[in-house]
Amino acid sequence: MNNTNPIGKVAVITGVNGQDGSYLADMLLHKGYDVIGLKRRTSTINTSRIDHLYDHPLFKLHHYDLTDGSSVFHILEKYKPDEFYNLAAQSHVAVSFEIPEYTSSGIAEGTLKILEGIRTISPNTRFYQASSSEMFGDNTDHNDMNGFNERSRMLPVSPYAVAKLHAHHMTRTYRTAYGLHASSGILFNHESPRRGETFVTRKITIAAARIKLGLQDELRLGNLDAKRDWGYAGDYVKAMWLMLQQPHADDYVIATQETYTVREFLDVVFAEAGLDWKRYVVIDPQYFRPNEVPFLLGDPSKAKRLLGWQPEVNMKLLARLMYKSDLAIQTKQIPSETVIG
Ligand code: NAP
Ligand code: F7E
Repeated sequence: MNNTNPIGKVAVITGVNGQDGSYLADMLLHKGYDVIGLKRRTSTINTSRIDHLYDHPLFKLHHYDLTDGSSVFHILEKYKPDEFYNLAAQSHVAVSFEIPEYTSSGIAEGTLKILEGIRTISPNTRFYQASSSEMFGDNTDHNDMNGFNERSRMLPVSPYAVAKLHAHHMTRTYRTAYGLHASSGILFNHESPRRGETFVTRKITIAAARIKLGLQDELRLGNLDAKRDWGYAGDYVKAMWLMLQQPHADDYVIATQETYTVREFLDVVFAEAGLDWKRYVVIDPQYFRPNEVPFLLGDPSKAKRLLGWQPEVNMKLLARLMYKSDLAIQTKQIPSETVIG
């Protein structure tokens, strides 16, 4: 496609300006792919995570929306990509209770539009679907001692998770019915210095940094008892790519196999800051959800065995590196877009 493309491969990424999209774009460009990044139009510029890629000769940005099938069809016609990573979503679980129809149509029907486009326009394109551990839902009565795996029961408890389960099954259906190379990564929570500011980990690391600097004196949170299997986004995008390099498409759990409460995440971050979080955290009912996933622990044995993938960053290291990044941002009062780690 591009004369300067050293490996002759083209990848499309929806949601390229999101946390995962930006790490995946960095990685694929580094490997020599032409990367076609798709983003939706917004009234203010929100490309801070990918601004460093603008002048990259292998990177192109196009407008797209999950709810607009024509935009994805044009992209498939134009590029007939080797790989297509579907990362776009209204990805906030609590927000999905407030805007359930939009969340659902974007994730469920939006994914179907892409699969139909690939089937009819570019059937050799390999497809990655961003499935989620939220799909396991309230599954705690099941004794998956080593964590949830690809065969564990799925009982979603939010509009977001129900929509993700729809997209997950649709991906499998297009794989089995039409032979598409369509894989789902069932990714457990993954975070980074580029994590959106309203997810709990980043909310905590920003607040701790600001409290340390005297810029803030309280942190309002909801349920501190929820347990999550938190990994590092930079590790997880490697797994996405590995899935599309396999001879056959499949579904894989990607997780660290360690689980911690929100309270334990607070412990690590505030200890790093030399502060006692109990002096600053206020429990605020507005951050509780109508329904909650109480416990998540993933068993990534299949990905380890078949993809040779394993996480390199655990929760404690992750929490510290996110805090240090936010302390640097808040100390220098530099815009967060300058932090690309
Ligand atoms: P993120 O930071 O919230 O990024 C989501 C991206 O989707 C953003 O670029 C966003 O654009 C875009 N988007 C939202 N609605 C759209 C629409 N209608 N049309 C086109 N683009 C739209 O999410 P992430 O953490 O990178 O996660 C990537 C994917 O993995 C998501 O599908 C998420 O649901 C899934 N996932 C995430 C995790 C996790 O822990 N991070 C775990 C499992 C699965 P704007 O910037 O304009 O909003
Ligand atoms: O909440 C609790 C909250 O919003 C984690 C998304 O990437 O991972 C993410 O979904 C926990 C929950 O992530 C606050 O109730 C307490 O138990 O950071 P979160 P999430 O809901 O787990 C999955 C795998 C995805 O697929 C999603 O796209 O923290 N919590 N107090 C809070 N959460 C938030 N956001 N804000 C609080 O104040």
